[in-house]
Amino acid sequence: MKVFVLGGDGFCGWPTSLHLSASGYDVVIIDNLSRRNIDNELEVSSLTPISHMSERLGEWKALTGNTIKYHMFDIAKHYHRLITLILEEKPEVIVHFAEQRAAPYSMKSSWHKRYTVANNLVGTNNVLAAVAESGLDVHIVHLGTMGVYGYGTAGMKIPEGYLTVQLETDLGEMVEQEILYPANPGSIYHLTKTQDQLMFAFYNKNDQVRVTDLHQGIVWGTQTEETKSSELLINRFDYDGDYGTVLNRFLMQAAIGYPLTVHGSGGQTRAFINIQDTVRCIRLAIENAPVKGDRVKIYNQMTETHRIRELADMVSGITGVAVNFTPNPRNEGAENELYVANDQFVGHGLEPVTLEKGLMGEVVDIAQKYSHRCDKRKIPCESYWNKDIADRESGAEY
Ligand code: NAD
Ligand code: USQ
Repeated sequence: MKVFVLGGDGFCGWPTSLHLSASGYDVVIIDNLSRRNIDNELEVSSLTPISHMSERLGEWKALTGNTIKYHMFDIAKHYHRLITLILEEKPEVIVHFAEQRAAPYSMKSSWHKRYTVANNLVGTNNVLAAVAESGLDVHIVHLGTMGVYGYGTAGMKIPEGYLTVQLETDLGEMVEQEILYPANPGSIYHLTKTQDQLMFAFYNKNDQVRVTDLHQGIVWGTQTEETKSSELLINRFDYDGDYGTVLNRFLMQAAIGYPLTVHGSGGQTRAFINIQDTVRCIRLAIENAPVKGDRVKIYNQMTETHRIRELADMVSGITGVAVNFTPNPRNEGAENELYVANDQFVGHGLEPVTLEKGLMGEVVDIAQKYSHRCDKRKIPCESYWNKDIADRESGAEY
């Protein structure tokens, strides 16, 4: 089965491409390398030494005999190339990772807000319009985020995408309706993901495009079975204040003895998933595709929830590193509860890799092994959510 992986050079896209190729899929990667260029802009590098795309693909071919084709272009800007490639290659599945995915980067300035919106929304619309125009029955598997829901509920589990509500008609009768769970984005990046959802619903209704939208939690870990097989295949590890996600940052900070940067009280509860489960979930989503006419299939792609300060305590307990409560650069709730339904992936046989299963060791090994590549100046989070927070940080009087 032929699969396009849009964003196949990224943190989730690269290991997914290898996992699908190892599982017998014919993989074609499309990526404009914008993520590598953003590293240049921010003057930071992945903690792990990632190889050039031709080296990655050459090594994979040498190890497995499998060819992964690669096309470098921008899906938000080059619609003609996208539709032409779809018509030539006739993929059965398109996995769509190709978006700007860091909340802090999306909040850095007006330029970064506008870039994130233009890149993510135009890109997603281009993919949907191209599939509709092609007339091919392509299944789109999109990486969305748990952040579309906000991070709290009214005392119920967050359902997988849809909410059944009861409404009173003008005649006083009660009717039931199923709606998308109310969107509550916490950053410009998360805002683009809430708007992606409406585009999927529209093209699904209007053009019967088959879509699976994966509302993924924060991904932790680095390596998968396939990326481990050679250093030339190593996955990226972001630790900087914009792209580093919380648990991987804590592991890297512990490796170099840098006090763990907990924002605010650390009472924020978030959903997590290991990178090895990410790649398995994508394969499960492909293998359990919706049929034509089905509504958009939404999964909560997460396996456990934790408070940030609990994670810090856990990492501190293992390594002895200090915990540093810092003023929160974000505009977010100080404390929240989070209960999430994830029955569908568990029903498809997913056996999650949990933090307790000792896999933190693997990440600590990676973080320690490459700790000499860390630039400590890049650790602080210096993207402030609004002017009041920025003024507070600069010590300005107002
Ligand atoms: P990433 O930035 O490492 O990878 C994204 C890839 O897409 C990059 O290689 C980038 O060069 C490419 N890209 C971006 N815009 C493009 C465009 N217009 N045209 C072509 N290529 C483009 O991000 P990631 O961590 O791999 O995340 C992948 C997806 O998963 C994102 O959509 C993100 O929102 C979602 N997600 C990630 C996490 C996480 O913790 N990393 C959690 C939940 C959801
Ligand atoms: N945080 C800290 N200290 C740090 C870094 C972060 O306390 O050093 C806190 C943040 O303030 C926030 C929480 O940890 O409360 C999570 O931050 P994060 O950067 O790990 O994750 P987030 O910004 O939510 O974004 C990441 C991915 C994004 C994905 C999202 C899933 O970058 O692509 O969509 O996780 S979710 O969080 O479920 O919305």
